[in-house]
Amino acid sequence: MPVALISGINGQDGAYLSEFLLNNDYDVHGMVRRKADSNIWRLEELGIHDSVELHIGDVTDSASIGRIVSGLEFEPFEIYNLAAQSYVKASFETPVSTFQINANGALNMLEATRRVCAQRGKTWVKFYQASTSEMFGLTDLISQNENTAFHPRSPYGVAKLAAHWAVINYRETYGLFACSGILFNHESPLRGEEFVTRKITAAVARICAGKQKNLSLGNIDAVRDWGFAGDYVKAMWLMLQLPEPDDFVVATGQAHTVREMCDIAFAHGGLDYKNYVTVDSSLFRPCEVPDLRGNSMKARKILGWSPSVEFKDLITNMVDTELKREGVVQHAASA
Ligand code: NAP
Ligand code: F7E
Repeated sequence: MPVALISGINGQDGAYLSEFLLNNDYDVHGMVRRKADSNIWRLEELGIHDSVELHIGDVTDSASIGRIVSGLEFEPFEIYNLAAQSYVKASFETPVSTFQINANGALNMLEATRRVCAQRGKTWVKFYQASTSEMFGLTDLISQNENTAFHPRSPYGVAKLAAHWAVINYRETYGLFACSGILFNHESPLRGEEFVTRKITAAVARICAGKQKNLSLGNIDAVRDWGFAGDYVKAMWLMLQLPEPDDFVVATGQAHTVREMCDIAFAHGGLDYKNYVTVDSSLFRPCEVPDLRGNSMKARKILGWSPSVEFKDLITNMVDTELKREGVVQHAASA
C-alpha cells in the first residue's frame, strides 16, 4: 500500500488531497500542530477523519519532522508539504513568522527528506511543495507560465519563492525527487473564511438568513484565476507519478474580478450585490497583486490534467453550501 505524509492535512487542500489519496488506496498520514484541539472540521466534513493517521508536528520544528519522516513510525513514500501561513494579507502583519513557516518550514521538510533519501536511496521519498501564483506578483504578461519572471509583492510571496528555489536547489544538488506545483487560486466550501470566495459566499447566505446586513470588501477590481480545489490536488499527485521531477503551473486560464464574483454570488441568492457591498480601504493590501491568470499548457500536456469546474459553478456551489449551513431554504428561481 503506498504511503503519504501531508503537512497541513487539516487545511483545505490537505483535506481534499487526503480524500483523493484514500480513494486511491493510500495509507494517509498527516502532521498537525496539536492533536487534541486541532481544527479538523474539514476532514470531518468529508467523513475521513477516522481514515487518516495524525502525528503531532510543526514544520518550524525540525526535531518533530525528523521524528515523523525518518521512518521511526512508518516509511513515507510521498510527502506533500502543504503547511503554510497561507493568508496573504496577514503576512504583512506577521512577516517573520510567515517566513519561518513558509520558507524555513519547507527547508526543514526538504532536509528531513534528504536525510531519509541519503540512507534509503534518492527516490525513496517523492516530495511535493505547494508553490503559488503569488510568486509572479507584479507582471504585465497576459498570462503566466513556468518561464515567467517572479516578482512577489508580499512577505507570503517572498517566503514561498524562497521555498520554491530551495526545492530546485535540493533537486539539483542532491538529486531529490522534488516537484513544485505553482498553483493559482483554488477554492471550495472548505476554504478558510478569510479568503474572498468564502467571505463573499458566506455573506450571501448570512444576508439571506437575516444574520448580516452588508459586506465590506477591499479591492473588488482585483483579477484572479479561480479554480476548484478538488481538481488541483489531483495535479499535485500527478506530478509525483512522473518518471522525473519537474515544476508545473496549475490554473484554469480564465480570469475574473472580485466584482464579477460578487455579482454571481449575490444573484444566486436572489440579491443585487450593489445594494450590499461596500468598499473599505482598510481591507486593501499595502502592496497588491492586481492581475493574475495562469497558463497551464505544460500541466495539460505532460500531466494530462485539466480543470473540471467553471468559475460560475464554483461560486454558485459555494453559495449553495453556505445556504445549507445557514439552514436557508433556496428560492426555486435561484436554486
Ligand atoms: P490552508 O487551508 O490555510 O491550510 C494550511 C495548513 O497549514 C493548515 O492545516 C495549518 O494548520 C497548517 N500549518 C500552518 N502552520 C503550520 C506549521 N507551523 N506546522 C504545521 N502545519 C502548519 O491552506 P490551503 O488553501 O489548503 O493551501 C495549502 C497550501 O497550498 C499552502 O501552502 C498554501 O500556501 C498553498 N497554496 C494555496 C493556494 C490556494 O489557492 N488555496 C494556491 C497556491 C498555493 P493549523 O490548523 O494548525 O493552522
Ligand atoms: O484574495 C481581493 C484581494 O485572500 C483574492 C491564498 O490561497 O491564493 C490565495 O491568496 C483577491 C486579492 O486570496 C477582499 O485583494 C478584495 O486580490 O482570497 P484572497 P489571495 O490573496 O489571492 C494564492 C494563490 C495563495 O497562494 C494564497 O495562499 O481578492 N480582495 N476584497 C479581498 N480578499 C480578501 N481575502 N478579503 C477581502 O475583503
